[in-house]
Amino acid sequence: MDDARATARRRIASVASHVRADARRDDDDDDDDGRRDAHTGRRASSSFSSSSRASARARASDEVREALASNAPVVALESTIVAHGMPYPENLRTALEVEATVRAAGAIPATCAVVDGVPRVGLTRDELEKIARMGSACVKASRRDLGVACGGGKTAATTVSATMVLARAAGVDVFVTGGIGGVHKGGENTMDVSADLMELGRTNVAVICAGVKSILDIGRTLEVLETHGVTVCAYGTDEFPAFFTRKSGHKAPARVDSALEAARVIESNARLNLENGCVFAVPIPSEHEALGATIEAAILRALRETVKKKIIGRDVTPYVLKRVAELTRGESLKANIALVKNNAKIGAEIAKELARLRREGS
Ligand code: PSU
Ligand code: MN
Repeated sequence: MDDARATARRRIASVASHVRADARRDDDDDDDDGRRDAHTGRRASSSFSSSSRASARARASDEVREALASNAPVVALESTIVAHGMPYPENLRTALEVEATVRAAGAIPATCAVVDGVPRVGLTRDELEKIARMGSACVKASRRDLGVACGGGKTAATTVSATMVLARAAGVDVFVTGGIGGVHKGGENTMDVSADLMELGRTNVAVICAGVKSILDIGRTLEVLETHGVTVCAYGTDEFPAFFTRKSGHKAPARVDSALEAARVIESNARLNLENGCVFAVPIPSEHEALGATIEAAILRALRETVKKKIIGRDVTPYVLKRVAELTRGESLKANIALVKNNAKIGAEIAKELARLRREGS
């Protein structure tokens, strides 16, 4: 007993000395590179510091920071869809086209990722290219993985959940992607439920997507979203869309018919100080839905393969996406690209309406 107590005391003393050493290092950092704001004496938010403590803060690009400061519309974009969702070079081309679509619609794009340990909101073209080329050599980071990626100086692509965390930290309210994660088929037994759903319950960012893929259990996904208090609206339709197809067989809990209506929902949640996020599910444009049934069949086959090959956890979604693209000879990829661009246009319009509502205070 005494021995155990002595060991515990030694451990506490050793931890305390580490903490003191860290505090000294932090002080040194301030002396070294703590460019401070002349007026407030605080470390200037735009200063880049190489210290791990400072670099763990979300860092917005100058363009994004300036847009936010002047209440201009900004649209966050994720990077897992680039690194793990599509092959190179289509992934880079799509990422650049999606950013251009957001700009053409009058908003500033802010692609999110962790680059060499720094959480970033708004990437340069070179950084986007690095992530696109690295592909699955990037860490696929959900909220869970952010600290490990930043602390370890890694380059990580962010999923919907991690992108929401970074967007919120930077003050970005609207985020566009292809599809969100959900409850996997059989999730009631495996507990494989995407962290995206819990993030949507705790982080106030509006996610514009094409619904959830039928590789997931759509009914249970909607149930979990309700449990977590997530606002879910289908856009211009009554039915919750299923990514490659406009219909899922599940009615959406609510419907909006314009960017202004969506912005009003977002603003109302904000005024109520609700912490949860929103999902605006935009159906794939009809002209790109033609191969919906073929793609569905490929999805079922790919899912059976994951069971046979014992692919689990965060590797399931990237595997299925890759196999479905192969099995449909690239047709699923084409549809995927078309729907993301459509979402980008609508997301930018929602961000614009939201900025206008806030300017007018109405
Ligand atoms: N659905 C897609 N394409 C994707 C993803 C989902 O159609 O690229 C990505 C998103 O980044 C999403 C993540 O947040 O997969 C969910 O992964 P998981 O199922 O491991 O939670
Ligand atoms: Mn999972």
